[in-house]
Parts: sequence; structure tokens; C-alpha cells
Amino acid sequence: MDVDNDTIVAISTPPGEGGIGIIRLSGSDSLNICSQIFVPSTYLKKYEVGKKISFVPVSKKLYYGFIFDEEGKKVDEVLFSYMKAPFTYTREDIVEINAHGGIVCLNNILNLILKKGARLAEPGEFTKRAFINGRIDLVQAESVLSLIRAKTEKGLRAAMHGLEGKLSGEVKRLRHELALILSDIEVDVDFAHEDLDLDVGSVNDIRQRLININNSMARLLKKRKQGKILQDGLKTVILGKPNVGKSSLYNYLLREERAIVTEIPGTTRDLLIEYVNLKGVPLKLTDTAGFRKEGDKVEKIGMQYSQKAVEDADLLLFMLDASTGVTDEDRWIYNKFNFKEDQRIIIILNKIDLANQVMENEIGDIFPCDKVVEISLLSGDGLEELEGIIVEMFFSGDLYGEEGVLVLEARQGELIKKAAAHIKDALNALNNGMPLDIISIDLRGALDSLGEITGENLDDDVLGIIFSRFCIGK
Ligand SMILES: Nc1nc2c(ncn2[C@@H]2O[C@H](COP(=O)(O)OP(=O)(O)OP(=O)(O)O)[C@@H](O)[C@H]2O)c(=O)[nH]1
Ligand SMILES: [Mg+2]
Repeated sequence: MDVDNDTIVAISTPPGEGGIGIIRLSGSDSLNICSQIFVPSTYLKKYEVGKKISFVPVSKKLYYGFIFDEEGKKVDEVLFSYMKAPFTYTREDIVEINAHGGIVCLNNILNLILKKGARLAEPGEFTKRAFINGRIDLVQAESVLSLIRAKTEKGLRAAMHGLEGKLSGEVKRLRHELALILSDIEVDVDFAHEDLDLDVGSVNDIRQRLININNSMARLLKKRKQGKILQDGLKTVILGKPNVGKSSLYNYLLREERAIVTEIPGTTRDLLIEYVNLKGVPLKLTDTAGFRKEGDKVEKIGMQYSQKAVEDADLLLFMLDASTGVTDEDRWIYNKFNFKEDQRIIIILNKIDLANQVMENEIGDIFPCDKVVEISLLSGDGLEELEGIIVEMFFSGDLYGEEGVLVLEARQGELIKKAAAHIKDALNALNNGMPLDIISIDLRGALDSLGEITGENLDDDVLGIIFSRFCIGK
């Protein structure tokens, strides 16, 4: 694997105006480069333009001072810290300069550092170095990305689990277990070559151990789904005929008057999309234009947009109006869609303050769904219950469970799936009485896939792709 030893630099804070901005360097030349432009306040009297000062900072101590350009002009007033290898983020020497925020100011300092010989870091290069230098494994490196992108406190905690090595630990445990099985098989195969009978007991034992591995992988994949929701948001779409109260529900969940609500059917014409934090679960919530058969030109386009949103959704909140009861239009809308098997549907009977013509269980018969909830956005009845049902539907206690939820990057999930497929093949082969050395081919395949997750066997290209998804400066 390529290991670049040059000194890299980047602005590590996000672009835009801020109170402070941080410039970070990593590499053995970091201190040398910075001592050509940074002068601690206590050295100001000794400073001569163009001369390096003989300042040796203590590791992890903050120094107050100034950045000077080549003509001896003060560029900024800063706090300077030097962190000596190996106990740093990258395991290399690191310097951080806390300057004033603002893009011009930070760029000026960055350019000075580049002139003195540092190279602009690629996206994710600091974290990549942490990985290459063995401070973290690949799963932990990818968790840094999830951490940065977390949208709620719970998403953050799930990403933290990855960073703390919970996923790596589980993957390593599974690899270890597979390696043990492989070595047991080798012993058995050797026996077989000596024309000794295969021990039926040991075949059963291997089968049971493979089943256990398979179950552990299934658990990981379940967590993956939940982690994805925590990371990307649960794609939730409110739909129904005009005037049922879709926008009222949207505003309620947002705790903000975001959508226009009127008694005129056809008020909402565009899709509205916002993130909502629902008891720690991020919802990517979409309000749609009411569906009706005889809509005008604008409404027809709105309905096309809605249709697409519905196809993409994880959760559909299909609203009915208790004051009108179930109408033909409701049936027409419901039947317009081919809901997918992994989509959850909650039927919401709104405006129960006005009338309650339809019984809950009848509704469930008319519109197959996961749950029926009666609410009134006017009186507030049923709203708390609805929120609880949504969270419970996707996390059924796991969210608060001891094990917690893991955020798996798409790459990691795919590799676990691949490994699980190998295990299933191995189990099938075993059940069909195939010889053990055939089975061991599948087990090696699974072992390799798991190894790619933590970065044991991985090529440079894959590594490049993984880290290119980071922002510059991380
Ligand atoms: N009585 C009563 N009125 C409600 C309730 N929820 C919403 N409304 C009223 O119903 C009307 C329509 O509400 P909206 O939220 O705009 O309905 P919508 O489904 O978004 O309508 P379109 O955008 O036209 O499709 C408004 O006058 C709301 O005040 C409720 O629970 N009870
Ligand atoms: Mg509306």
C-alpha cells in the first residue's frame, strides 16, 4: 500500500464565516514549516523578517502569537498547538493553527504554508493516515464519516459505536470463528485422505457453528437497516386526497407552520421536504399535493412528483378524513400504488373531532396496512401515540437497547451480504453431503469478504474511493 510521507495541510473547519477557523498540518515537516511563519508573542522582540525562530513548543500546549508573511506583515493573530507523534490523530506530528474564521484570512495562511512546502490534503487524507498508520481500522475510519454526517443524537451514538470498534469487534469475532472452522475442516480432510471415516459428529458441529455465524450476520444486516435510517433519515411521505389534513400533520411534526393550510382543497401543489427529529429518529418528511381524479394542470404535475416520492418511501402515512368517511377517491388513490413489501403503511384517520363514521378495524380491511391510527390535529388526540408508533415500527425497542444500533456504510453492508451468501452456500453444500474441502472454498470466500470490511485485504483503489467521500480537512 502506498504511504505518502509528505506533510499535508488543509483548512479543517467548514467554509464560510465563523468565529475561528482551524488549519491543520500532519507530517514530519509540520513544525519546521510552521516555525517559518508563526511567532509566539513572547518571541516578538527577537523576530526578524525572513528568519526562522528557534522556538521549540511543548507537545499539546497552546501558544498565543502571530502569523507573518514573507514581507514581515502580520497576517493574523492565532493560537498555535503542536502535537508530537505518535499520540495524535494521524500518528504523525500535527500542528493546528486556530485563526480567525473567514475564508480570506484562512486562505492567506494556507497559501503561506503551501509555499513553505506542505501539500494540500486530499479529502479524508488525515483519517486515511490514521488508518494506514494503524491507529484505527477501516470500520472506525468510515465511522468518522458517519459521525460527521449524523443528523440526530441517536445517529451520533450509533456512529460512535462504530468508532469505538463495536462493528470491527463483531467482524473480527466472526472471522476468527470462520478461521477455526476452516482449520477443523483441514484436520478432517487430512483424516479423510488417510481413508478414515468422516466423523458425523464433527460435521454436525460445523453445521451448527455455521448456523450461528449466519444468525450473527442476519443481526448485523438488521442493524444496518436501522443505522441507515438514523443516518439518512426515514423517508416518510404523507399522502391522501385533498383537504384531509396532510399539511396540518406535516406542520405538527415539524413544530412549525411550514406548509400553507387552508380549507380549500388543492392548497398544496408542490412537494415539501424537511428533516424532523422524531424522538431521536430523523424523518425525511414529505408533504404532497392531494391526489384527485379531476385535478388541473398544476395538480397533475404535483401528483407525478408525489408518485415518485411514494415509490421511494420507507413509510407512508395515508390519511383519511373521518368527517367524510371512506370515499371512492380514497380507494382510487390507495389502489393507484403498488406498495412494496418493505414499505410500511400507517393509515391515519384524521379529524376525529368532527365525526367518526368509520370504525378502525373496517379501515384495516379496506386498506391493507401495518397500523390504523385515529387522530385529530385540531384537538391533538392521538398525535403522541402516532409518533410512538412510528419509532416503534422501525426500532421496536432496539433503539434504546443495550446493544445499540450500528451505522454500516453501504460498502460494509454489501460485504456482509456477500459473506452471508457464502455461508448459506456452504450450509447448502453441507446439507447435500458435499465433501468438506468444497465447503472450505465458500468459507474462505466469506473470510475474505469480512476481511475487506476491516481493511485486512483491500487494494489501493477501494481505499481511494472510501476516503474520497470525506470532506477536505478530515
Ligand atoms: N376539524 C378539523 N379540521 C382539521 C383537522 N386537520 C386539519 N383540519 C382542517 O382541514 C383543512 C385542510 O387542511 P390541510 O392540512 O391544508 O389539508 P391538506 O390535506 O394538506 O390539503 P391539500 O393541500 O389541499 O391537499 C384546514 O382547514 C385545516 O384546518 C382536524 O383534525 N380537525
Ligand atoms: Mg396540503
